[in-house]
Amino acid sequence: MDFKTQLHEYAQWREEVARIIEMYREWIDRYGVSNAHSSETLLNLLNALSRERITLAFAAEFSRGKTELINALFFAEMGFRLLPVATERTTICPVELFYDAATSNYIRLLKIETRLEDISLIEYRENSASWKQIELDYESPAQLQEAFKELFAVKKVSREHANNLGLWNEVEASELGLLDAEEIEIPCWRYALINLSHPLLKQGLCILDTPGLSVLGVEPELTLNILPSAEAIIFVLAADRGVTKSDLKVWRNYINNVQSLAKVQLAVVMNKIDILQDDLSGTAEYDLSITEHLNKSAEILGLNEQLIFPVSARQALVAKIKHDAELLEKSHLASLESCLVDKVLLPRRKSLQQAIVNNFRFLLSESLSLSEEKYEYALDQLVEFKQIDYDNAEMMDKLLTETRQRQKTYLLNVKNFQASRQVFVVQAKALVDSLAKTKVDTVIQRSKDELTNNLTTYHLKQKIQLLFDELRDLLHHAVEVSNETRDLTTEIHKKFGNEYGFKDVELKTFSLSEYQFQIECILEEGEIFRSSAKTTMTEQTVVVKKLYNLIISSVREVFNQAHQDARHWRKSVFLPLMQEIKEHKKQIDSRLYMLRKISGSKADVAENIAFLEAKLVPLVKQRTELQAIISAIKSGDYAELVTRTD
Ligand SMILES: Nc1nc2c(ncn2[C@@H]2O[C@H](COP(=O)(O)OP(=O)(O)OP(=O)(O)O)[C@@H](O)[C@H]2O)c(=O)[nH]1
Ligand SMILES: [Mg+2]
Repeated sequence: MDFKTQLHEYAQWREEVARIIEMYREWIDRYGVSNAHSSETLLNLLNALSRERITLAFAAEFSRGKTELINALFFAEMGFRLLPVATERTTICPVELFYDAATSNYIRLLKIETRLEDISLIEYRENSASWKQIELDYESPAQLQEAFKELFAVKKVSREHANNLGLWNEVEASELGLLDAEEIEIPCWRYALINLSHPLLKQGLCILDTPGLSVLGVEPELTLNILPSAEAIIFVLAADRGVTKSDLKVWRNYINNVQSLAKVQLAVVMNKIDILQDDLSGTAEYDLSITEHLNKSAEILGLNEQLIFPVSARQALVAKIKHDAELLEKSHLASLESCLVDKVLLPRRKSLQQAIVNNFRFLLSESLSLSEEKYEYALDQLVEFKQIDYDNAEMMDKLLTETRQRQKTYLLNVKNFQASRQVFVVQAKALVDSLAKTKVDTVIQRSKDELTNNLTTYHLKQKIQLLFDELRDLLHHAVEVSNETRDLTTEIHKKFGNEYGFKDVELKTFSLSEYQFQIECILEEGEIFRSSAKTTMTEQTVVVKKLYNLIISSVREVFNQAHQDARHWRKSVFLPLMQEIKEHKKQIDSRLYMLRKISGSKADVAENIAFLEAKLVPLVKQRTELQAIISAIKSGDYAELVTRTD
């Protein structure tokens, strides 16, 4: 199946699952069994489904044909070249294409001068007022093409201004013979966001088109945050150039490392293969020439040649627009598309499916066991009350004494449970505190205080190293506290679960491993950037300072998320157990109440039995409705979930 069809199916699957989750949400509201935890989990699941985005980032040196490849892969069906590729000018700022239903179609452009501010790109994204906005008319190709020209805008500024922006590099200027230039041409825009109501974007595709090395090297946030958070990076080479020194630099410094660290998928493309075709030679020579180029490039990059996809973006675009099947085949685009399906789309779908299934299964099995238990208890009670010999006073006494004893034991257990919970509360507070904002901020502030304006790049880098070490220590401590908390929670859960005989209540433990992984990635990527060629060779304090601020804001964000999750977990971890305990109490109380009533007046027997019978009706309905929800998700995708809840 091709990329478009697979993406469409994935979007449909998400809609269907969201519909079933909504059904369950109504069910728990109707029967009053929702709690803060389940409501929040369901909301998170629905958000994860509706906000799902698959980001493909295209990165390479300039003029390798990234933009043309994007046109050919995703936008050819529009019948024209959507994104401009220019022979003279190149894409000079990163461009992100996506769909946001909340607003009309637009291009938003962020001024290059924002590099001077201490605000991250992520923060700028949240604030639409900082961007220049151009409205787009999706129905008008001419208007779209005209508006997109703005992405190329450049301006001349003084060397000093360029230097302040971190866009003046003496080594590069000397290579280009521009050392004496008074004025420097710089891009007007730092970043562009394009909201477009294109069908593929509507289904969750998001595309990042990046400019070459000159931008990758000076925008740490792009290489450290934005590229690693994509699902896949498509690295593009051009057949007419092979792997040049600067291609290799991009590959080593910004692609290969990021990709292996952040588990981003990677596709390497050798574009422009059409250039290798000689009018006088035949197909066999053409194929041989492609193979030779592939082998050579693979050897330089240290890759298996099977992993490089030879394509002609230009041929593919023309072929798709003109519906020329033969030319499309010649462009070899299909194998790149199936690689994107197999390596990106399907695994992504599987992992979201897994996450949704795990969480949803937890809630469903909790509801199912609670409603089964209520039903079975009501049924047992009915059978028992029907069989009681109400004339046998001795038997009635025995039953009453036994139930009172159960009530006493229950109260004692509750007391013990409350005492254990107090111990838990203290431990959980230690966990939440170990991740608190003030802890992270203290480390950061100390590090910031040591930064003075006249530090050299070398010293700045040393300070960053020190900050990394301290942040690692902080996390290490939090992990220790989290392990202690997990052991305590497991023990309490086991003890009371066994005591009450609640075998089906699952325990959700809290783990910092995901956050630990994220922080390690940030620090390791920062480390690579810190020691990368461009930042060591030149006195790039602007860039290094940006890197420093970026690491601070990324690490802060991860700690903040971990802190929030720990707080949420602290509140919710014992909720299922407490709900079962409450239910247990209700059952004992109602049994005692009825026994008392019956032993006082035999006339109440029939009335009580009728009452118990009536109580069964809504319980049966409740159970049947829940089972209908479970059946609704009885599809191949949910096999795992169904076996666990049936
Ligand atoms: N012959 C040939 N030329 C191509 C192909 N793909 C792109 N080009 C040309 O290569 C030039 C650069 O293409 P772009 O798509 O702008 O390249 P890019 O990698 O986006 O370049 P930057 O935006 O500057 O980083 C343009 O003149 C394209 O027409 C191809 O498959 N074959
Ligand atoms: Mg481009």
